[in-house]
Amino acid sequence: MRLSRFFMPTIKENPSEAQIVSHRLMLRAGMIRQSSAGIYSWLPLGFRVLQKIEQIVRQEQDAIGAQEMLMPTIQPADLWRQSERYDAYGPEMLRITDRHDRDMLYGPTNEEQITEIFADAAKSYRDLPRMLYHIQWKFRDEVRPRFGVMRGREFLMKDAYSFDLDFDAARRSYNKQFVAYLKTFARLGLTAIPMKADSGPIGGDMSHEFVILAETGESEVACHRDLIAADWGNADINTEGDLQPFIDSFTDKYAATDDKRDPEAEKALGDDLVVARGIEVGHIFYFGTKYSKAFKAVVAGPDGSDVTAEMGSYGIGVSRLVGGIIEASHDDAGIIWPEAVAPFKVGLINLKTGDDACDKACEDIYRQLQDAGIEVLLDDRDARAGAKFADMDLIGLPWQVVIGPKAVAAGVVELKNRARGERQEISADAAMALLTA
Ligand code: 5CA
Repeated sequence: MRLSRFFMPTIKENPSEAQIVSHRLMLRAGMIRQSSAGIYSWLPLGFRVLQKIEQIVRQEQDAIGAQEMLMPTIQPADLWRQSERYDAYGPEMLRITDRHDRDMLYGPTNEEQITEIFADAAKSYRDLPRMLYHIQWKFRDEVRPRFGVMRGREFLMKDAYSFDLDFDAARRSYNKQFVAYLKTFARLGLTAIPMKADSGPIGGDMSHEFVILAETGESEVACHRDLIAADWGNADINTEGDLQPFIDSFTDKYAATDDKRDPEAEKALGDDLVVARGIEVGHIFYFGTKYSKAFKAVVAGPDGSDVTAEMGSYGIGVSRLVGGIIEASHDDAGIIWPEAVAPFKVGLINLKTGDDACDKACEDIYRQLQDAGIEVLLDDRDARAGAKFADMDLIGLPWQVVIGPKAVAAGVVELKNRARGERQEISADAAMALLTA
């Protein structure tokens, strides 16, 4: 992509409406624009990141046998009356009336919709287990939408739903999602800590929030030091095997948010206790038969008797993650994208657009990178070098290749690693070899 043609309206000054760094940087880098409170348009640069995150989430869901589908954003109110959540949901639900005066709503989540679909189709225990998910926009009319995409009103969520024959099978599904979450967040360059969360009407220990630590996090979290340093997401673990021991090794260690915190347990931890602020990027729940009862998701068991499906649901805040990753990875100059979600891998800066030698050197390496399948953004604008450097640091691509008259004369390029700040002058071939390695 050529920056001279790319729609990336960057902003020099800090926007006054943004209170936290990720919101500031997303606006400044031209990733998003606000439409109304808590509702955003995703401009090309931001959309590329959103899609990369979505793809990683998708791959890890597929890897545990969840199947992707797509449910609508608009749902009929009757669906929610059936589960008795229509009134209970309160003002956070955006209620809509269609031309025939039918009550509709913009879905804040999809338990009702998926259970109705499943109930209609499932007949026998052979139809179980079943795990389905979609990645779809949600609407919650939050009292205080803030921090940009971190607490939006319209936001993108991955929500998965599991249907099982009994509690043990439901726990296996829960455990698979638990491990898929650790892997997903690790691939996104994040250390997400599973924390005990409110399990709602069912009780038990099967509800976890996945939290990343950041100064601007909305909740106060406390946990054992080991959980922060742990690299569990990269553990080589077969999700077909018994996951319980692996999961217990986590949940045996203290970790809790807000009102789940336990002063006694924290005192006992002594120096091993870490208290910090955190961002909830995912939340998994087991809720038994709450919805399957309401929608009669009943199958014939192996002995012919009726069995009501055991369910769980599993959410990831896909759009929130864009802000969350920036909170976890930036410096004074701008964003520092982990390679897996970067909008482009390489930013190629032509320091003197219009100079034949510079133009040619840039075009050569631009073509070579593209031929090698590497996503590259070429700054071919007729602009000052300082402005080009500043924009490239702001948008945070993992690698920068800088080409100016001096370098061309010397037969080298400057290769800079955005995260480490290291620069080296090497031949274009050597740079290509490093970038394609
Ligand atoms: N039905 C369940 C699981 S599918 C559910 O809705 N869970 S949730 O309410 O915890 O949401 C799942 C994830 O969506 C959260 O962990 C959070 O990362 C994200 N999320 C929730 N509300 C917002 C919001 N207002 N803005 C951005 N992301 C949000």
